[in-house]
Amino acid sequence: MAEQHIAAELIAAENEQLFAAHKSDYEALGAQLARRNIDIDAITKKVAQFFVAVPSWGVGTGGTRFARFPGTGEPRGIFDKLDDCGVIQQLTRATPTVSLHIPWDKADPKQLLSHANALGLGFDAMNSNTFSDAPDQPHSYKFGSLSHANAATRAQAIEHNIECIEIGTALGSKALTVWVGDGSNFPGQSNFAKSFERYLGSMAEIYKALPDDWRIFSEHKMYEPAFYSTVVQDWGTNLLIAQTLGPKAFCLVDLGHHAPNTNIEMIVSRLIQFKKLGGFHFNDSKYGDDDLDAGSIEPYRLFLVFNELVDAEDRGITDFHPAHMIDQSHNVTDPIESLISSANEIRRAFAQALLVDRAALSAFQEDNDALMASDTLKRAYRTDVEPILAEARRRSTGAIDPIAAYRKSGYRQLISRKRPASVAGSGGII
Ligand SMILES: [Mn+2]
Repeated sequence: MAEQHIAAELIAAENEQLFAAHKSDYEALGAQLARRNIDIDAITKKVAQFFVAVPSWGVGTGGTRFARFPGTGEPRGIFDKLDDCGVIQQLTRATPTVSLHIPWDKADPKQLLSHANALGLGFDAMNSNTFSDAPDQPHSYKFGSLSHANAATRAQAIEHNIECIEIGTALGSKALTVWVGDGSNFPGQSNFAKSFERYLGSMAEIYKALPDDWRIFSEHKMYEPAFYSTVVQDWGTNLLIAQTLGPKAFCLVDLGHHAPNTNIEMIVSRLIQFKKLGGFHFNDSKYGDDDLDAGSIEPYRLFLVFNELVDAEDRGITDFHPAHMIDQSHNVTDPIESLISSANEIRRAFAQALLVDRAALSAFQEDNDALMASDTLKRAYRTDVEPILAEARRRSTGAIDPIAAYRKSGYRQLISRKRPASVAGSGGII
């Protein structure tokens, strides 16, 4: 039986030491926000209710196509992964759900449920895998999966996705995320129209297997593993998929899956407007699909994405429940620390977006006052909301300083003794 891995007493003792300074910072920020007619406690409550799912594959050390350098105490399987996810949730109270990847995380659903429940965890969207070959599968995905020219290969990929829905149903999940690596490396290698027709036909079969209360998310990605063309390459194609499939189909936006300089926040706005935004894979990038930690490279962009989400809520958009998930690779850090940090950065962007004076912004937009409109956003973004994030964690029995508490706990050293050193394996990044 799993159990909470960080002693509640340790978190409480760490918080006790930091409390006086934290209280002073929180009150100072509260006074500052009160002058802007913002109730800090209302913001803290909203932040404490904002959650992001941790990807099961994120707690193992990632790698590149060149090499993988495993850390110590690497998870040996899904139950170890859930333990690590439980630690992240215990310290941040921002990550109560885990997103599973099949077949990597395949196990008896009853055991998965009881292990997760004991850790206070639930399950978020399921992820299928038809971008690599599972051992013993009859048909290879080397030349595609859902869009493959061979009907038997497509049928195998469809069947796998339906199995993911079945496993997810047993776990209480309510969504399936589909990302395929299908595409081509040479002009002329595949017929764009025929490939996309076959993809849509396959997705329609998967769609039919969705329970009534499920959603399906299609995830676009510009390139890689295919380097000339990709079947689901951008948000335009993604929107066509969601609109073609029906009301349970939505677009998933992975922040790293766009051409450099793409205005991602504007894509988010468009998808919201046409009620097809399914959710996010948060991460950050500098050059391509780098899968760096959320908020580590372009925190302002992350804020602008959240600005669109808060704006939509402010405008009373209905039936709007985007799924928030992290999808990144940790090559040089302790994955648990990176995920703690990323969950905080995502909440930070949300908190900053909540501070935008929307009435003022709207007035500046109406008056074509570009400078003051921009400054209104910047004013919210410049606000150091760390005391709000810390207070949201503290009130939920999380840690005021989660990384410090994690290091103090010695969890990594403890599991390093229990889990044998791992060898290079799949990075598992989508
Ligand atoms: Mn992704």
